[in-house]
Amino acid sequence: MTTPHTPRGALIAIEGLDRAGKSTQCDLLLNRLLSSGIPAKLQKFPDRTTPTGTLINTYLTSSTPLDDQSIHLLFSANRWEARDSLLSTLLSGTTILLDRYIYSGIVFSAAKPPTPIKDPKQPLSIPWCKSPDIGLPKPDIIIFLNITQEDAEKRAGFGDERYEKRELQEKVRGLFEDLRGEDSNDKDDWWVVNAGGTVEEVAEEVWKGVLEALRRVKEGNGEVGSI
Ligand code: 2DT
Ligand code: MG
Repeated sequence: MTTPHTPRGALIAIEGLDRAGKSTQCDLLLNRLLSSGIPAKLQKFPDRTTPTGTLINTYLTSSTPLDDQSIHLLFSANRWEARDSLLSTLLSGTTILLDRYIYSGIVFSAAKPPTPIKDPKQPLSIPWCKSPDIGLPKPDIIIFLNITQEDAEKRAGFGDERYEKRELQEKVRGLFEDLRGEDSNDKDDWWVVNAGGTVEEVAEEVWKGVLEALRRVKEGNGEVGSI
């Protein structure tokens, strides 16, 4: 007799620029999954509650300088710290919503201006930024909340954290586009939603992405992919 197996949970990354509505949509989505009887959890990155997260929080909320490569690796370490727990949660049948993941990690670091002494011409490249995350669990779908500059500006202003600056955000926007284009082997991974609508309209489009992820998991072999 075979033991009945629990189908694994789906790994769903929610990405987008600041003010695109990620956290609002993650909260709504978590409630919708739970009220549909689908076990689910939310995991935010950076997770500021862990030891690496404390360092990241200090970096984001102060002007203390820190080497660009070092902080990049810390953000990645913050995800590696969570890896075992992400995998065991998924394998126990619980779906995980990621509020930001490696994609924010890549584009925010690559968006930084080159540092004159170390890298006079080249800011951190996308392949370099991606490399420390190789081996982490791969999302079944990346739901990208796409907001135009115009719509973003209608929303409440930035806070005063280190990356909440218009110029950097503009670079991040372009790099997210490059990343979506570059992932040509994995085009299906990206589910782009127009995030300029009402909260309810956006939630409906996000939900379609979630159903697609759940369908992929159901048709898959039960294993969690790797980056
Ligand atoms: P929140 O505002 O969502 O807390 O993010 N970031 C995020 C990185 O630079 N690298 C990463 O790997 C991740 C996950 C995006 C705080 C800032 O941290 C940036 C905004
Ligand atoms: Mg923020």
